Amino acid sequence: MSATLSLQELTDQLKQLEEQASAEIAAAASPAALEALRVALLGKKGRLSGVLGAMGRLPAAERPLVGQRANVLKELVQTQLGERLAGMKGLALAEKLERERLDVTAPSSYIPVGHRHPLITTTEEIVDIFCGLGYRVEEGPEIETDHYNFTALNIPPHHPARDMQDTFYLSEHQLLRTHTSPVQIRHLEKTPPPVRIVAPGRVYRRDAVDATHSPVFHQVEVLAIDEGLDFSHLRGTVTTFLQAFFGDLPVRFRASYFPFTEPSAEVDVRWRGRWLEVMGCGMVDPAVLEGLGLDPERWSGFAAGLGVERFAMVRHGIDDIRRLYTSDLRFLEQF
Ligand code: 2NL
Repeated sequence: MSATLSLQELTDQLKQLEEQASAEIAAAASPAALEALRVALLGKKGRLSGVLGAMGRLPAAERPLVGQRANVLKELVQTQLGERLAGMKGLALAEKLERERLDVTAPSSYIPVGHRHPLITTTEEIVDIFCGLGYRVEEGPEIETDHYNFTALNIPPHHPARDMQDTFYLSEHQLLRTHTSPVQIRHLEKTPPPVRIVAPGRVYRRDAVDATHSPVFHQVEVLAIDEGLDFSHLRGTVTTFLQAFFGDLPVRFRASYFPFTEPSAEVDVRWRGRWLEVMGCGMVDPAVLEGLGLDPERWSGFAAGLGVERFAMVRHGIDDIRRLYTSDLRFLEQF
């Protein structure tokens, strides 16, 4: 055993340890550093144990006093370690909260997703049904000549049908098309039969606006030219189409008149207890075929035309055609 130790010396050592511990705890940079400090200060082989190990060299009567002081120091160090750790955690939490700050009053980043207009979806649905029957889509210009819009369709100058389908003229011979039939005439000029085409598009007529009329509207026309086509093919095609679109309801053909078809018919469907007229059709007039250089003794065909607005209105129960054009989202968002 080495020489005796005085109470004063041990007390000084404890005091020194206290000061060093305080400074080191204050300087610790992380919870891990604090834990390392705790082991170094208070652990079995720590610095407090080192000081207490020297207690055996004190007179026995003085030992309890040193033990008591050592305990006070131990508790002080534990408290300081705990406070420092709590401080670090609090700071880390504050930083995390700041970093992840959420402003619940900020305007949302909602991006409204639009959808197709009911006139477009209706057109696509109609065209799809005919594509399923073997028809190809054809499109053409909205500015036409009176030849393609009228003359080629058996409507010569001064024919009353020109009055009934009065339109907007850009010059003496240029006009806004009143139907998509010119698309089919143009197609027949470049393509020898057999042809089966469907022609959707925007058309124009000099009409006053009301709940069922608009000077700009949309049409789908279909045309089939082949050898041996007769009215039964027309009837079967139109009936199949209407039942595909509206469901399996009764379809009725009524004799009618168009300058470009003979015979001609209007077609009605039995919809919710009433007969509704939904389209017109007929066998292509031989004069139209002859005008295209096709021999009516060999080729025959049928054609049909419909207004897309009317189909959309019947399907969705829309009471006024103007709703389809005024872009009111409260209306459009229903589709
Ligand atoms: C209707 C009636 C119809 C046609 C359109 C047509 C086209 C050619 C030759 C003969 Cl290239 N006809 N199209 C025929 C009958 C009726 O439309 O109510 N449209 C809204």
